[in-house]
Amino acid sequence: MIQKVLVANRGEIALRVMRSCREVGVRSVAVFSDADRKSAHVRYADEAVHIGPSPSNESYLVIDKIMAAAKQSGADAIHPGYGFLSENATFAERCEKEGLIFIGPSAAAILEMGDKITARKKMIAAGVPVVPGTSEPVRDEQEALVTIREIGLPVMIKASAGGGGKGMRLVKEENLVVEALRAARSEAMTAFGDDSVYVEKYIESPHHIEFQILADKVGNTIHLFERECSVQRRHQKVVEETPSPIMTPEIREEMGRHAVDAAKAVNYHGAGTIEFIVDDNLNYYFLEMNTRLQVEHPITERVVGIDLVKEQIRIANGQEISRRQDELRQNGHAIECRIYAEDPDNNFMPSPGLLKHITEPMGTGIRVDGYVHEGYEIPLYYDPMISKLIAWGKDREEAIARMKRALYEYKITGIKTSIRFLERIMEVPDFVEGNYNTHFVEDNFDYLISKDRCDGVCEDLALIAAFLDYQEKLDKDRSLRIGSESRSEWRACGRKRNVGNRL
Ligand code: MV4
Repeated sequence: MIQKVLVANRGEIALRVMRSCREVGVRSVAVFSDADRKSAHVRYADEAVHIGPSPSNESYLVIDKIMAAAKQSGADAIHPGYGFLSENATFAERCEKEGLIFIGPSAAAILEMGDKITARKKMIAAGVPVVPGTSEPVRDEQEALVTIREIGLPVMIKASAGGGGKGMRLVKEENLVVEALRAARSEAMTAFGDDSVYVEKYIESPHHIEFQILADKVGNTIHLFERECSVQRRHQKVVEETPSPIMTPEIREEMGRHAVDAAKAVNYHGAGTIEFIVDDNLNYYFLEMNTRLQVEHPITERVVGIDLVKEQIRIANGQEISRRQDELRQNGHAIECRIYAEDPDNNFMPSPGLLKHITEPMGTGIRVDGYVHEGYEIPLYYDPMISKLIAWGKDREEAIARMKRALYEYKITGIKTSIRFLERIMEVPDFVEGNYNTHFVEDNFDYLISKDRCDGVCEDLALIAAFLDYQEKLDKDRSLRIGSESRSEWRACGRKRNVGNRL
């Protein structure tokens, strides 16, 4: 049985994984780069190992360093979180070979789902609907045109090694095929070192709906219903919710069965997500599988009542999933908003820097998965997401009202965040009515970023800013008058405790 887990990640997800470890009595080991020396995941873990300089390709992405840290700390398992090495088959294989349990699927399953052409073939064989298109790589314009004349324009040319929007080209006219092929291939070669591409019918204005699945190593595969992730901007998700406002019980059951079949087709074990695109007539098609725990997993946890990380640990131990399909129900409604350190008024530029003040929402139906605190400097090396705000309600209306209340309570100064942008989303009629698809953000962009309204929040922020400014002035005055040696006793104690820390 797993006694000690090395968490090969940082930020909110590292903390979130460690929290479940603590609840099940498993020790956790953090790894950290220079920039993360004082990060929350390092303080929370039972042990911590330094793995190098701040850039992730010199730390969190270096397999040898993670393996060495695992051995040095005596961990018997590695949880990769999301991003970084989480979908790296080489890493999963190294773990398998070196006797460490990889808390995730087999290297083989990662490889099969990572190659989109292979995945399409597997899905077709398993009877899972895929978007009409090629099932082999297309070699040239001629081959692409054969398919295009079968399925009709417009089409998408996609990189087999791609996913998440990279190496994709939309083609609306036959005479643009050559250039799109060339562009998709060259982008794929640069990004993935593999220029295989395939052709798919273009689905206009789709919904992005994904199914959470869990599979253990003793033959059980279940789904935990869907998440609707259509509120996204440039392939970056912004808001997710479950249940999907467009789903019917019949389609849900059907898609759930297909999601389970998709996972079984690659002998999957662990937590995973089957992504579908869904058109307005509720025709749905397998798009890709994410072979990891996802950012938005908490909304499923809230509505289904399962701790997905605990299930991952059970599965890694060779135990059964704790629940059966027929025991699972969707209870109420959950919405997640991703809070980014970005400036919506300035093309969503990352806004790293010193976080001066933070008041996080609390109370009934609210969960905040974060890692930042006052005085924390958000590093520029990593993803700018600083937290996830999850609101639950007995129904969608209550969940939205609670999310609006929580966003109102959420105050951050020192850096720019997406909080006000998210508040606007909660008021757009199409969102409130559940009437949106993947074009929602671009369709409502002017409303979402217009600067001519204050929404009552500017005022609060101005007050906080003024208060902080005033406090800072007082602090400066005091230190000028008294000098640093006469600081009060409790502050000195606090400093000593910090110095005496593990690090
Ligand atoms: C598509 C599509 C329409 N038709 N494929 C974007 C990311 C990658 N995972 C696949 N993507 C898409 N594939 C066909 N045949 C539209 C998208 C797409 C999209 C998909 C999911 C969520 C957001 C999206 C935003 C733009 C385009």
